[in-house]
Amino acid sequence: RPIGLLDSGVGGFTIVKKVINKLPNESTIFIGDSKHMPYGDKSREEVIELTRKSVNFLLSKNVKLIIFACNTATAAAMDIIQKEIDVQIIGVIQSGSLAAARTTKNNKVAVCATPVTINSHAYEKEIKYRNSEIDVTEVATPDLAPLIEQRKNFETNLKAVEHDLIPLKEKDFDTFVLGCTHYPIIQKEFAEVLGKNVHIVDPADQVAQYTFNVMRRDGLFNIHPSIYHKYYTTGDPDNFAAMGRAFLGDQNLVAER
Ligand code: DGN
Repeated sequence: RPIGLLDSGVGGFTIVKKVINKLPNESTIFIGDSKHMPYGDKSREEVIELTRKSVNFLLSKNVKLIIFACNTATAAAMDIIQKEIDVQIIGVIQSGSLAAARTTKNNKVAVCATPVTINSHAYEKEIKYRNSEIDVTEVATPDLAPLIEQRKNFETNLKAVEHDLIPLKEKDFDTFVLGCTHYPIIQKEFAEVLGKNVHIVDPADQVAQYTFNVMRRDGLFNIHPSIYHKYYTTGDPDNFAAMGRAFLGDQNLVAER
């Protein structure tokens, strides 16, 4: 049985990549709901409804585990949907928070994410749960995920990141969390704006490690000899696959609607 992953769009590829690296003997099925992206400025109820649809799609593919490869879905819908299904769900926020709490030396962390994620204060709560002395600054960056979905060039992305991080200008955080799974796709632009002294946390590494741990604990490792990776989107499959090929470096990657 495969591992299922969902996102509002192409952001989930950043988690897929790390999961495949960490668990090379596992099959994966990723669904990106690009037709309804962005999730970040919808109501919580709408995000729950859309996420539930992707979960049902993955369950119909007989997945053994579901990764919410989307911070917005994790913040808005994970607790509720976990109560409805038996298959275990893994979110990205707990992992991102753990990585941030372990990384910061000066106990100052900044997080950027979609408005739904920021308004839930899930990162602040999770980071402080691990270390209450850490000061967390949260910034909503609503325009970035849609921009990334359109696959713009470096200069355009850079300007958008520069503009959106203005509220962080005077803050002396040493650790910065990419609180939306789309953002690692433009990590270079973030690095340019933030400079060398800030450590950028991509929650995906910790998500892959945590997934590995859960699978070991629950005896879920694949014993079937053949493995596959499948990609589905509710949006334009060509655009979705092009992003997947670019980010995963897999020239044979195709996507289905
Ligand atoms: N990639 C999603 C996340 O991590 O929050 C959301 C992107 C979006 O829909 N705006």
